[in-house]
Amino acid sequence: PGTTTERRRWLLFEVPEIRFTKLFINGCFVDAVSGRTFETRDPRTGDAIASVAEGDKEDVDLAVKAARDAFDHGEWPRMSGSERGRIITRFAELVEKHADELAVLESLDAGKHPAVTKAVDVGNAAGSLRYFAGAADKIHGETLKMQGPFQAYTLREPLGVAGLIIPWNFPTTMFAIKVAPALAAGCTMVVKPAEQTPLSALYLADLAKQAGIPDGVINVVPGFGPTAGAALASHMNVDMVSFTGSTEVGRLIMEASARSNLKPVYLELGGKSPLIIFGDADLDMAVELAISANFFNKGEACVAATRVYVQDSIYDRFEEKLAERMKSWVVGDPLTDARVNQGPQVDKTQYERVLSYIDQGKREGATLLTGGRPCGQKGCYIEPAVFTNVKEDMVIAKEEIFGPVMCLMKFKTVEEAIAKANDTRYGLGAGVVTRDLDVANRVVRSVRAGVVWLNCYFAMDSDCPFGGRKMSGFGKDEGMQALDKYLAVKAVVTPLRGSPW
Ligand code: TXE
Repeated sequence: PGTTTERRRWLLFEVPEIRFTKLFINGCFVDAVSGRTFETRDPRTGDAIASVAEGDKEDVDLAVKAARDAFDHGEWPRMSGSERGRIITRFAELVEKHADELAVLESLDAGKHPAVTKAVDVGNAAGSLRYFAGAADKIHGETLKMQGPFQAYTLREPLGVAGLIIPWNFPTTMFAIKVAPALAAGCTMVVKPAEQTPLSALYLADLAKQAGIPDGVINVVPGFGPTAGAALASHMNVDMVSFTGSTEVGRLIMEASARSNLKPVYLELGGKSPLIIFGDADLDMAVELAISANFFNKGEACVAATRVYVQDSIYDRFEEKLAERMKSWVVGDPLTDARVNQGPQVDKTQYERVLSYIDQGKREGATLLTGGRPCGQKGCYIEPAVFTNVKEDMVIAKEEIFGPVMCLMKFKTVEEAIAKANDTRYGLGAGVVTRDLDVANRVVRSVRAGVVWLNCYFAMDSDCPFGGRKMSGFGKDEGMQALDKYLAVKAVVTPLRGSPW
């Protein structure tokens, strides 16, 4: 059911048959209790790719029960860390082996570039699984000598059933950076992929089973946010939630926790990240950085540096070079044309949302230096927009647009750049371009953000903690800190009799 008949070669990639469209509960692919399905669409054409089972509260209940049983009675949380690590490594190997299929599936579902998706999204996913596989047998407590005749030690125990709610912009990576540390910790889990992009999570669930991850440890329930997502966030038997998505929904997740069982929640939310380019920067490099920091993945990136501040001494030359460079930027179908830099926005809703922000920018008095128009005969394509004459209080400079829209602004001094960079309710990423070490250090230490890139942007690694501050959320994905979200620390106290030491 719901398979594509299209089998066609694109460079080295073959469009795979779509095999997994049902909910994955307790190791089996099953229909939704209601029998309902929804269509996931190809943003290049708007056509349906597949009908996917639509999970709702009853399905979430079943998935949580499977995860609960696997946690309370199953082998996964009780197995040695090294054994868990071996199985997670096998999962990583299978992801690498099926990288082409995953990349094409993701590109069909989300309008991505398959070669980039293979290298970045699938590469990061496998990297994250390997990293946390290595961490699984290094989860240790501490030993403490207390005041008085007592000693204590701490156990770092798996927290229980994790609810993992993920978005559509990097679905494979998001799946892995939440599932991998949860697995390493010994948790069991229910994943709710985004309704726009359910296919890769189901494909990954099958690979997890092939790798030997026991039934019930990973469950995947595709469905919509207000139904399946909300049921997971407010479930009394879910012990924590890790969420990536919009700030608005992040707020709902916290409310759901407060109203249910006070489960800890971790939120990776929106951003409006600044990129500060100083007058001593290599101009060509700075232009390339601004372009990739804004238009990579069609601007659908939470850390996109959508506020670009350029020092007045180089502003005019920067603007000129940027306009020139954008002439060779190709928007089009990433599955059939290897020259394409930018594919379609993920769906019609996002496409219209981005276009309405572009209209708003024009109405507010900003100037379009390049792009900003819909393009293509069909599908969700937008020419990347660069706005100049942007004032800090304009909506386009304040709100997350999540599309290919860059705001170019000017500054004079270091103090001004820092103040402008921090003048936002978000705090996810930031970029600084300068050759002056003192300026670099000063800005890096003054900018309130979860990650600061100095003379680069977007470089990420499984070992590098990722997550924001302020209204960009809290808690880290990636890095050893991510593991802590899935562990509970238990202090065990025993008397210390007769020992002077
Ligand atoms: O996000 P949602 P949307 C931002 C970005 C984008 C905007 C809207 O600005 O334009 O959000 O995108 C699930 N309870 N980001 O509407 O709704 C939903 O099903 C529980 C930034 O797609 O937040 C999906 O699985 N879950 C971002 C996930 O939340 C709910 C990535 C994200 O969807 C829910 C995506 C509810 N009540 C969007 N409502 C980033 N930080 O990278 C929805 N969901």
